[in-house]
Amino acid sequence: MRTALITGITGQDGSHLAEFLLDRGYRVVGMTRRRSGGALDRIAAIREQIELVEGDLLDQTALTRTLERVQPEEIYNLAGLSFVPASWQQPVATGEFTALGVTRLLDAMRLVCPTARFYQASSSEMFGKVRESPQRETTPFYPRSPYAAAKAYAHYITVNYRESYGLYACSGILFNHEGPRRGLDFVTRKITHTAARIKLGLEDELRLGNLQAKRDWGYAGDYVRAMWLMLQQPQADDFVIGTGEAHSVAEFVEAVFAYLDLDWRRYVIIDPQLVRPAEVDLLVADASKARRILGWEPEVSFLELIHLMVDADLALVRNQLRTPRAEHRSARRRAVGVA
Ligand code: G4F
Repeated sequence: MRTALITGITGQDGSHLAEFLLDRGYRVVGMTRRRSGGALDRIAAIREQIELVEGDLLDQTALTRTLERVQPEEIYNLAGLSFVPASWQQPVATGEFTALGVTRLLDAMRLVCPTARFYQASSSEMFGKVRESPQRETTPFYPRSPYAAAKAYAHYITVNYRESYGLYACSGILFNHEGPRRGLDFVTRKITHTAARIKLGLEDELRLGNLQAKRDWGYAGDYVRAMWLMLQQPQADDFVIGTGEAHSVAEFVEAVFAYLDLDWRRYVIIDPQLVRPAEVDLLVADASKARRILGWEPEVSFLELIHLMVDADLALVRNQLRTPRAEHRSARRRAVGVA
């Protein structure tokens, strides 16, 4: 039985990846920071099948002890802040977790389990103000947020540890990937969840920022398969993962409201406070290297993604309406984690 350690197991990707690895017979260990039980909702269904250990990307000693105890064969580093606007509020903390945290983990791996395989969650946000389209592994980075700058550092330190110490360390440059487990702050989930509430008469507006930004949106369940495939190759390498299709936020809104048989113009309000200090206008992947070497292709289309997210949010909101008042608040808190 192979052992996989996942940092960030309580997040959208961590929970999908844990399920994927359990299906393949792995011993799955999740590293979590000390915090309240509410944050474990996304992994509630598999809680008995996984182990959780406490660990912190800020604490070198704790990381070393965790690796000594777990002895993983595969390490998936999915931890860190993921909401881009928050990185302007906490630029230093973003650097500590998202950038230096990766050095700490890689260095602990180098000393404790140098034959393990390491996956770093890199991000298409690193391409930022894009130098070419579509973006591929060789496209230069131009980060546009503290988040993206920290991710670029983490990407390069992963490459550096591979080249300096011969570690099997890969970086997956993932474009936006979504689904019913996405947090409510991210634009796709904000749209599907608010639209479901509008449909059911609980809300009458949806406030958004820049509708013109274009993203390459895929389904998170497809993307964790790519992470695993990267760690099964004869040699460590870096891969761009995305669908190759770009859609604007406006197109996403239109498709969601059309599916619900609503006219989006009646509900959407542009709120300048939601516009970012520096925007990433267009991201679209050239994932041909992943297709060629990993045999990876996305299985869920743009419209299928929208439909599965809207269906899940309609079911969630209807369920909350049926939930007695006392339980309503905790159900709302669980909203981000319900599949
Ligand atoms: O959903 P978003 O917040 O995702 P963003 O910034 O693209 O980042 C996500 O994908 C990255 C991969 O490329 C990850 F690395 C990162 O961790 C995260 O998962 O925003 C998407 C777009 C932006 O252009 C934003 O300006 O939607 C635009 N937008 C317009 N109105 C909004 C809103 N975004 C949010 N979150 N909320 C709005 O009301």
